[in-house]
Amino acid sequence: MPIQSIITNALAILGTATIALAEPKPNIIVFLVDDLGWGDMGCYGSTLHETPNVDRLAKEGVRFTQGYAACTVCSPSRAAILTGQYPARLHLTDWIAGHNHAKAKLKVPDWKMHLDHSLTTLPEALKTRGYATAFFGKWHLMPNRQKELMPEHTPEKHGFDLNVGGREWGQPKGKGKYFYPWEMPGLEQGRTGDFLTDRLTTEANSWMDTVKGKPFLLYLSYYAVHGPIMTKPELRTQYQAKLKAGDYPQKNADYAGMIHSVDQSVGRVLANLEKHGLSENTLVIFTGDNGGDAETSSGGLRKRKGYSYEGGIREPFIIKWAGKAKPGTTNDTPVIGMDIYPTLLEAAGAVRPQGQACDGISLVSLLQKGTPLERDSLYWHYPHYHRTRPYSAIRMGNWKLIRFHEEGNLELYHLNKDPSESSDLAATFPEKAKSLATQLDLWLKSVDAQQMTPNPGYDPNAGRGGKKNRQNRQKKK
Ligand SMILES: [Ca+2]
Repeated sequence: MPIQSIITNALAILGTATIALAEPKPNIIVFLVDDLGWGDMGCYGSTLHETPNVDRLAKEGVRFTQGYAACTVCSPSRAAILTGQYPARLHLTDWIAGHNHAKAKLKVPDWKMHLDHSLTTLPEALKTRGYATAFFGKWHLMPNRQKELMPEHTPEKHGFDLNVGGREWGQPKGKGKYFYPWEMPGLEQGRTGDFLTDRLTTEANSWMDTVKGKPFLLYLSYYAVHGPIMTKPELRTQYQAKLKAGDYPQKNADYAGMIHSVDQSVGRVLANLEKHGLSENTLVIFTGDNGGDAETSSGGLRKRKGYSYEGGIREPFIIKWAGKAKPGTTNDTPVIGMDIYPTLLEAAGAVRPQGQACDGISLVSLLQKGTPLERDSLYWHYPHYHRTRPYSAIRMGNWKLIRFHEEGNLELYHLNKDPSESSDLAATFPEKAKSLATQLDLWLKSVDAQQMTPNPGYDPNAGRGGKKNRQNRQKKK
């Protein structure tokens, strides 16, 4: 190689390295709330729930109005955030350990109950840039029926330096549930009356205090506001009084108290960040893993967790990034959990793992410059029985098509004109339904989505998906 080329190459390499080193690596905080309804926070329209800290975060950042979870239940959405991949591609499509509907019409495919170690997760990718990483709260990404696999799939085995609280559980269990005592890693010690959300926050702040000279990823994955619905006595009293004095769409003081505690937690973490002088160089994300449950407010969207409709998948989605994302703005671009992975990697200057598919799109240019995303559609694949029957769905522009797999029937909605999905337009616009269905099929194939097959054990009169059950559900509607 001629000497000039060697020097040029060396300079190019050095130049890249210099640029990379000169870029300040932002600290990253992910607040992931469990079963959070789209309308549960003040900045998303709740009048009962008092959420000044999250509302302030929205004022200082970008509030997305059409943020989505990758799935209508917990584990797949969590896996999507940590890998940037669709649950359908991961073959991790239901909550762990899921339902066994042995007599349903369709056979549920064997699906994964853990993350593959071959995948570079979000914390693993950030560690290549020198990040300290810690996980607090609900993990729910390890098998709970194959005990021998459990130690292989803890947060520490997927890139987190520290795990406080994460285990196979999808909700707090045991004697005190949300109150001490807890049978969770790192939370063995405590005092009677301690509330889990508060304690996780204390642990997260203590860890932040110890990180010196390194950028960090603080992943605060609340057990709240998943059931059991429990709150501190003083918050129950406060919201009972508020409910007595006024008329609100939400009616549950305990649930309101849980939301209130999450908001206080966000406030405490951000105050600690401020104390350390790190507010300016920290990217903060606040979102949820699936729609709210029984006591939620879906903000007028149809249905809730476990359903194919918007109430099952649309989430509060806020990003604050001082000096980068324009404060106090709202953005109607559809975004989804998988986008978090490439966004955070780009923000940190981390290289995407070679050969690893990424279904998310980085939101950095959208946040910084308003550059539209180069994406025309989002997809969901849920080959399982829950409150819904098994389905796949596509959103393209304002159109959303749902295919229910038992009968292959289609439902078509226009989300702009009909955000509550009250009017099925599949028969009115058959060509539109057909073209979206074709697009959906192409995508299912492209990600090697697991298909459902006829169930040899099908009993029309028994079990979820059976005729009798369907009739009962119809009656309840
Ligand atoms: Ca959940």
